[in-house]
Amino acid sequence: MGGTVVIKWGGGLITHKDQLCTVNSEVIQSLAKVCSNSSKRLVIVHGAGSFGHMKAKKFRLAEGRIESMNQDAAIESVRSDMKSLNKFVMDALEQVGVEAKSFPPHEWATGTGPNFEGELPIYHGVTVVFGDVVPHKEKEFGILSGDDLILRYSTELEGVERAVFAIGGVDGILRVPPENAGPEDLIEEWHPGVEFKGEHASEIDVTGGIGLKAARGAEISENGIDVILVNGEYPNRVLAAIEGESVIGTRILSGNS
Ligand code: IP8
Repeated sequence: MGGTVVIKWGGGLITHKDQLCTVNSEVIQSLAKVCSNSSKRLVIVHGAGSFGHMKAKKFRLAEGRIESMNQDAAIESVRSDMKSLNKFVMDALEQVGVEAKSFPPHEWATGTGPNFEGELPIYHGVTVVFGDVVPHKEKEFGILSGDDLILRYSTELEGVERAVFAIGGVDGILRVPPENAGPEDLIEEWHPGVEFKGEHASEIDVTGGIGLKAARGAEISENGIDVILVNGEYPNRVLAAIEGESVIGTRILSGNS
């Protein structure tokens, strides 16, 4: 077996983002198949999409406890929705014979952002974690994004070769908003000095959209680890990205390159 690759399955890729709690089963199955064909040891981090962001937004869960609101049922409901989404992922992996174990972050992580606390769980097969509602020392609870999990796994685990962000709807980071973009607008190599007009559906998303992925990607890359963002709707691109072959997408370089 080769080295370790940490891959994020974006929430917008594996769910239909605008319809509450609906999975994109086709994409989940194709990503599971890709993982079964990979020669690498994998850590999979998946996002929330319509299983997390809508209710979290409505009940302002990213802000922590707000005394005037009744948020308790929403916390439980988002955690349970995320477990359901995770079950789709785990079932798809099992169906293609991938031995995987999932570790819900609210059971082991405290705090949000890149400096959350908690020992990163790891399994001898494929490790699976996901964005979640986690306990928080000051705010009581908050939203831990999968983008912060991929940063920490990529930089703290021994022997990580590469971090891959598989996203939905776009081929990588684009110079212009996706609706106006042609193939020439794909930024093949991005570093924090390069401006782009990233889409962030802040009316839906409680975490950071493509901007957060780019920022966390650059931090991973500062640690000497290759980072690539690819369109996860193309299984051959995802596999090539995992294996380190050249592929259509955006390579993320550190601010120092
Ligand atoms: O989609 C967000 O995780 P992300 C988690 O990886 C929730 O940013 C519960 C909204």
